[in-house]
Amino acid sequence: MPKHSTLSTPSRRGLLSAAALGGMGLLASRAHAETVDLHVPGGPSTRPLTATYPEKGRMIVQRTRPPWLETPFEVFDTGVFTPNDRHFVSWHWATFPTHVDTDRFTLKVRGLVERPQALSLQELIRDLPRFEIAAVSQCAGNSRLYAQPRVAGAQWANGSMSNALYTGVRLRDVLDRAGVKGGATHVRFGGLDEPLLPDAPKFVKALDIDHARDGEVMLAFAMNGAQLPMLNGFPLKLIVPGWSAVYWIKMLDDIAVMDHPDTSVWTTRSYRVPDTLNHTVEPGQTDYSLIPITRNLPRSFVTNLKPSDTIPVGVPQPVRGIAFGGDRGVAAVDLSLDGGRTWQPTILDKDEGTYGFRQWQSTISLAARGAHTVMTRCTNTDRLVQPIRRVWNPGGYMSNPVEALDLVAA
Ligand SMILES: Nc1nc2c(c(=O)[nH]1)N[C@H]1C(S)=C(S)[C@@H](COP(=O)(O)O)O[C@H]1N2
Ligand SMILES: [Mo]
Repeated sequence: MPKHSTLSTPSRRGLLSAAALGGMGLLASRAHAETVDLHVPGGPSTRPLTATYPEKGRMIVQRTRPPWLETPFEVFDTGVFTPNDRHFVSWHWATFPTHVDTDRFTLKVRGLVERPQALSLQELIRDLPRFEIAAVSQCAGNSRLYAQPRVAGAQWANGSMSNALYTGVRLRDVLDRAGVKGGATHVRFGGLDEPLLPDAPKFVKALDIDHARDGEVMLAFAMNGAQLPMLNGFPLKLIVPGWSAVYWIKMLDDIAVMDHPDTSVWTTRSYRVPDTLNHTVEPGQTDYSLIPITRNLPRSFVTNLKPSDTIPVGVPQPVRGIAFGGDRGVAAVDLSLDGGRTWQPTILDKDEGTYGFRQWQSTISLAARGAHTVMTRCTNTDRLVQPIRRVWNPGGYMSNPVEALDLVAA
């Protein structure tokens, strides 16, 4: 069990109440009866589902230690905001705390600052202006399961992503309270989770100072109007709108202002992609350099139909789904029924914010009996378009192909 498994009586104070997780290992090891089909070419295609994790609804179990829980795809059809209890879960180390004492918790701001801080949650909530933003959190390895050839790492289907409305304070205001000194170039973030082995690297990520101070990067103490689930980073999570979830440090308690880039393995060795078009390379290729993963890329999905669904021939069929633009808004979502030769526009629903999911809808009519493929393509407001070909790189990162959904008309 994790190092911090001692459970004390949760206290209630202000907006946040202490949260505790108990018996997770025990719960997770129960037999999984229900399964889900992730439509993996060549299989194995099914994964267990579980509803036994604290504060979590029915989730796909990718791994139990650390917990890697994926959102079942049908959840994305229910609205633009992913319910907190269905938000995916990913940790690097299994030793994250299962209890946080909110009366004792402090957020440290240190390094190149005039006034080092140890902010309590009460001070943070009381003293700093409130800020809200909708944003998609997506693991850099989302959709890795569909890489061909397959690659190592968490075998996520398309459900290691989630959209939420975050409430908290701007990172800029926190940094201003500490007073950033001249010469500061980067800000590094760490959480309460520590590796089990002393020589294993603690999980940290950093942003450059201008990004950290852009007024959108924030510290969230609530998502979708409720406190963060423990597994999603209670009591504070760094939100980096438009950027990969790897930067969204959970259980954030340490902010270090530095005069140099981060030198941790999480930046220098892992979470890197080929510096090539769409970050794609051929399997076995070696003549390329690597750059850190940063922004999200545009994506779009059908949510009301699944592979192999049968629809009546010649009858107009409503098709709807979600899209996001990555680090820009959604400009258009188009459908193709002829393998990408021609595209038809869809209607975009309400804009809930640049970095969030956008729902879209359309109608298709399949005139001939038999197999059909519906392709979805998002273009963001920077005119960046999803590639037709699935990105392949050894890390299985930043996959954002035009999705092809196979249907049957009968
Ligand atoms: N403290 C901490 N924050 C973290 C991580 C972690 O291991 N520890 N993993 C990162 C990665 S790679 C992902 S995909 C997201 C997952 O966030 P979630 O579990 O809330 O969905 O958290 C990010 N923040
Ligand atoms: Mo991730």
